[in-house]
Amino acid sequence: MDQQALAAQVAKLRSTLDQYSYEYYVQDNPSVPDAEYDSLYQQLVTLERAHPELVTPDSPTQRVGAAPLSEFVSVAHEMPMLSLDNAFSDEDMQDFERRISDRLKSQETIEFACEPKLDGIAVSLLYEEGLLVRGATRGDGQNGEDITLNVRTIKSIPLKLRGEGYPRRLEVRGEIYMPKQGFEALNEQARSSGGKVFVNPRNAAAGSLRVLDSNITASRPLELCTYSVGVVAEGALPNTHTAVLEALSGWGFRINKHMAKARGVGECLVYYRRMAELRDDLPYDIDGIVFKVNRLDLQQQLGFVSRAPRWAIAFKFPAQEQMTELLDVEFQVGRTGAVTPVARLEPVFVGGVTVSNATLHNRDEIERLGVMVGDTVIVRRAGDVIPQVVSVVAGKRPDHAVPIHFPDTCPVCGSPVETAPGEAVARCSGGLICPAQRKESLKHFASRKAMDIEGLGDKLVEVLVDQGLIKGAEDIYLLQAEQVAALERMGQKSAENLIASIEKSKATTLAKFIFALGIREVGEATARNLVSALGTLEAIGAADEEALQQIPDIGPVVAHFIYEWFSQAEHQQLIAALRAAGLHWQEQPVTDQTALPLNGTTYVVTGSLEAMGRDDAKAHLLSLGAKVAGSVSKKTDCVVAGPGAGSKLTKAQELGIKIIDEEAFLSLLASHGIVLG
Ligand code: 5U1
Repeated sequence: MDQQALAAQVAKLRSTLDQYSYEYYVQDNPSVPDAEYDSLYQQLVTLERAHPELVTPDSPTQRVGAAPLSEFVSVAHEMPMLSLDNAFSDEDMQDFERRISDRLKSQETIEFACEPKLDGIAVSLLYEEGLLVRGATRGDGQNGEDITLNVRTIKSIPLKLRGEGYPRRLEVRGEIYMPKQGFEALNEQARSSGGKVFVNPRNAAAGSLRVLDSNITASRPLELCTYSVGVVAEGALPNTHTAVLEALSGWGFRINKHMAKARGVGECLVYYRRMAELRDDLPYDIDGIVFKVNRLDLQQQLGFVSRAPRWAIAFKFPAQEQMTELLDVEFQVGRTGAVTPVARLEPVFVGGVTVSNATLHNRDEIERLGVMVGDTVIVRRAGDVIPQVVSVVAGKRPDHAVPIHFPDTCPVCGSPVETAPGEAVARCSGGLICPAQRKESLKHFASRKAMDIEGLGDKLVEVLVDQGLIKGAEDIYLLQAEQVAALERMGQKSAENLIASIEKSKATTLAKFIFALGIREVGEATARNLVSALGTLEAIGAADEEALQQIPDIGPVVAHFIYEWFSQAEHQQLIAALRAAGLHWQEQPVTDQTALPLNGTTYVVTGSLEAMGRDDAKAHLLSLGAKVAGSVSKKTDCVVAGPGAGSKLTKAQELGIKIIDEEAFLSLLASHGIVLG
């Protein structure tokens, strides 16, 4: 091939890769499988290796690979990077609007641009002739640090602007953040490998960006969300903030998809409350909403006070981190024997609720934090994640602080506590002789999604075990009404009701039964997959690890747990006893998942349905091969929304996802032969 044809081929590969990367990282809407991208990328690498003269700085291959720096170079911002004033109440927002109207000497309703305030690191990105030439941190607003090599590794930051019409020099500003999922995965990995655990996604983003080795940045799940511009030279931008952001979006930047316009502070407050409801479901942390006067000429007239503009404000959400005192640490023993240190805290209002307990994860975490009873600690509660102690306030340790000793023996049964090689979790080795493990296993066995024994809640399980009335699950089916009625606060009627629901639970499904057995790492979905693939309990019990690994979502670790569980004589005895007690289910034919009509689709069920409970709705969908997710994302295909649907419905509307009501859902089921009568 001649040089010209080669150059054309390289250019074509680059523009195709840029397009795919834009669809994947900026639009969240990939048009080709990852393997296709990887294959084209490899072709480009091969061509560039053979012809280094064809390598350009904006090539997708040039994002990584730079040698570590010895220090950061300081960068003076041509235009200072501002900070924002905060509002904490509706009154603060009304004052903000009043100040603006007074200053503009106008009573006209003001249009505001509204955007979530992402909790990340502010950066400046300078483009010349459409090429990224410099990335810098905000620093003190006047001077930051040059982090060009690091920002180049972030895939949602274009190395070259798309389209045309951009100014010759354009400084784009925004927030680099770490999505919640990436943060949890990074910390999970760090906890098990002894690596650096970050306090929150913001610290993780900062720690990933301000490193001298850009290869570290490249390995971290960072993203950019753009929210303003700085220097603009030799070219013009539109005259409202929202139109500027839309122009940036056209040039290849990710802007926040929840950006909206609001007329007057009344609409701003409606937006704020709507976003507060969505907050926990968003894939990234936000700490408030930024409201900006949308017209740039009005922004200009309003100007600044010290380092904050008069035309913008951040209305903050309740903090997700607070300080409080660690009063004590208790060690809880779970169903699988895992010994978890639980912090008892001076109650504190954090993330919208009062928190008095938080997890300390495991022994390593206590050591890592260097925490002592009596310390002042920082507690974090973000969304549905259980509250955690994330750090100790070093200067506040009292003289009476007491070190925490992780127990060598189970605090409940006294059996040795053991830690398997390569695992961070310490476990009580007592198995089912440990009353704590037994209680937790029985609670799980009786729970709604397992054997669904109505009336056999956690408290009653504790009492029944403490009174010696039940030891194992099979004993539940031997209980007599008189024994139950004799317990404190249990009348004859409730005892009879309990016995009736125990009886009722005997008719179950194999998937629920497998789930109820409490095999490590076998949740509802894995139990269902086992049943779909193998059909009978006998086949599941007889499958070897290799056969188990052929089943969706079952890897070597889970396959080992399942195989081990069924290999133990006491577990075979338990199954035999339960079947002898009358537990039964309908045998299902083995299903080819891929042949099911809704295979490959993801549904979310929200709100209340009249004809059935949400769990039944989910079970029907699963039986048709759909996946049922707990939250709405861009991967959701359809949301079934009944009355009372809240933030999931809002999110589906915003993402443009198909929404059906109960009537349409019933027709869908009927069209696949499921008719409820
Ligand atoms: N969404 C958003 N975050 N944020 C942070 N907009 C926004 N604007 C900011 C800051 C510091 O400053 C403006 C003054 C441009």
